[in-house]
Amino acid sequence: MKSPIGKAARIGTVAGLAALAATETAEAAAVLSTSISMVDLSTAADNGALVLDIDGDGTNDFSITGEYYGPNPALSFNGASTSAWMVSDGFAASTVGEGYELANGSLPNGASYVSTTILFDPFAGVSYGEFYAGVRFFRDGELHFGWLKFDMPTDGTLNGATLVSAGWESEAYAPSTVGAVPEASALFISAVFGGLAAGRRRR
Ligand SMILES: [Ca+2]
Repeated sequence: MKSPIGKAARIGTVAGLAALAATETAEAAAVLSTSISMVDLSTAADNGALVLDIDGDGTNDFSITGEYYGPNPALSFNGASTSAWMVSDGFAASTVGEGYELANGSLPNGASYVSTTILFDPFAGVSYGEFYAGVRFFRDGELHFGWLKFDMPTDGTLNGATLVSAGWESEAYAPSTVGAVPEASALFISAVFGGLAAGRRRR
């Protein structure tokens, strides 16, 4: 999927990746906040791992690398170095439905939190397209839950592979509603500071 932001990310390699850091919204209970959207993951394949700071606190939480697993496009995920996890069946990512209340004690059947995995199991007939992946990570020593929304192409390549959006629950240890978007006021604050920090990412 082409987008102005994806184009910007391709032009600015390291700078573009650095600009992915999310900006923080005002701290308030149960507000999901992120400014990550429409990141071109084929860029990550060309330039090494995409480093993701999901909560914008200056500490990177995940790295994601686009690659081919056999003939199939895949994304390898790693949160091991920063104590971050993705919901997985132990090998591939377990997709999480929109609206799912993700927490430590609330996971899809057969799933657990892992810090390293391949996102797709090309031998299990996984249909590509848009899907949510659940995550958890530490922020100031406390556990937070969140989600990443991906769009993987169906043509057997990484071209158009996109991190569509991301969100996280600002209240530590509270369940994260997968796919929930920030409240309007939080979106406004995020947009203002996002514009100051990295004008090139503005639509
Ligand atoms: Ca972080």
